[in-house]
Amino acid sequence: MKYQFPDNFWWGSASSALQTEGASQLGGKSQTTWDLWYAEQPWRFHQGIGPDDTSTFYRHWRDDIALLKQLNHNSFRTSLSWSRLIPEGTGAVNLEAVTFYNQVIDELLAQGITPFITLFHFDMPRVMQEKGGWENREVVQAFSDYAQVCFELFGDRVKHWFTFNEPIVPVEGGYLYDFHYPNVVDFKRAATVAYHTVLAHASAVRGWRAGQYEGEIGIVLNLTPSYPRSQHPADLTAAHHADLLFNRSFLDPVLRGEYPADLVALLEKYAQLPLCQPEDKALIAAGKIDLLGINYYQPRRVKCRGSAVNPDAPFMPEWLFDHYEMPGRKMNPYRGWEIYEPGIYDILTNLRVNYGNPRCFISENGMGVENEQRFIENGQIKDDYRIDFVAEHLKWLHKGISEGCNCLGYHMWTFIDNWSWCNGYKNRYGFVQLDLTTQKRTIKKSGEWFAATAAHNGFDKE
Ligand code: BGP
Repeated sequence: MKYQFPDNFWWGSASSALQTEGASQLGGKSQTTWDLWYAEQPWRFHQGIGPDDTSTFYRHWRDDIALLKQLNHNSFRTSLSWSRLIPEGTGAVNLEAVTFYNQVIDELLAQGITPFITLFHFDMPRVMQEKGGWENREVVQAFSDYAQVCFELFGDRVKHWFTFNEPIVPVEGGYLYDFHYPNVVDFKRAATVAYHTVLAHASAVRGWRAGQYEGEIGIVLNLTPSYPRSQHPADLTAAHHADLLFNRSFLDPVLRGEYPADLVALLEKYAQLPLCQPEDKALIAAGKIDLLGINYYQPRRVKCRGSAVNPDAPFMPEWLFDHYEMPGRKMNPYRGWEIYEPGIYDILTNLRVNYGNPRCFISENGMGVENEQRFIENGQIKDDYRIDFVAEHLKWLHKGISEGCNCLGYHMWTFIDNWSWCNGYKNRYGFVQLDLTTQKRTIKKSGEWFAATAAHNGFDKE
């Protein structure tokens, strides 16, 4: 094989509870903020499709795991639903949920697929949001207790834990840019949410270590390398600020056990620092991880601001930079995201050079495409564009590994076309096509390519 990967490389894909399980009001599950928001503002959701019956994994888990096996996955990440497992957010555990997750974990293991489990993937229980969500330290404690319950129930079989998936996204969506509930625009509250999420993460890690469970614990971050328009000092500063806010606000605490001093100084300068308690420092230091999941979709290109800010407008990250559209950039027009394959290599190199080369893997990478039915030939979606997308990213990943990066695997977003937050089923990401009417699953051409790549632990594509 031209591109051969190290032995035991993790080949698989990722999904999340809320995006796949469905049965959002069944099996003893309580509501999340998504159920609440959908009830209040259904027009926010593409074609009015909400989170109530997403992709039916709750019913079809056994068949779906058989499909994972067919795709030659040796590992698979999904999340547990806090509101399914502990409907009141704290206290009593829902036994039906325990049975469900036990069955899923046992079946994955029986099929030779290592379960990677995330504890929180954007799905705040409604009862917890009613207490203020991540703005309230009581919720931090409740999350830590929930994590402990999960470790106790499933830690004998789950050896790869992730506290959060993309924790910056609920901060951006819910408290800055109006694409998640509770649709607040307030930087200081956003900073508080981010800070408390780091505390919740660290508290779960501390609990896991105290329990002396076998395996490893980490977090999944969406790292978006910040590229300056030019090498002009003003553009470099803009890129540095974007990097501090969107990447290092989580990366540094989880890998170095502390915040970057210049991020703290920056927030202080604009009077946006969250309230800290003296004991937080030691807790954050205890939150250092064993394994980093990296979600990579797109770079962030920035330049220095071209105009003065409106001093009456709410403080926003964009006070510190402007977005930059690089001429000739390659786009995924359906999602509006730039495709820049070398970004994956730059992330890994940064981790190797500046963060002590941590154990890591690509935990999500993917391409959402609209109306894929137009590519059907002989009953199968011939998604060659997705094969190219994956192969081109894997080539850069391979180069990173050949230079010593400690990257242990590649997981695709996602396995079966699934429900996507506000975009519903508009953009399809799966290796497997989902027919929404019949729920029939059909493997796409990319699924076959990936299965062969996993089987050979590499590929030959030019
Ligand atoms: C990641 C999330 C996933 C998934 C994916 C695709 O940020 O972890 O949950 O949704 O992005 O993005 P989208 O669904 O918004 O197109």
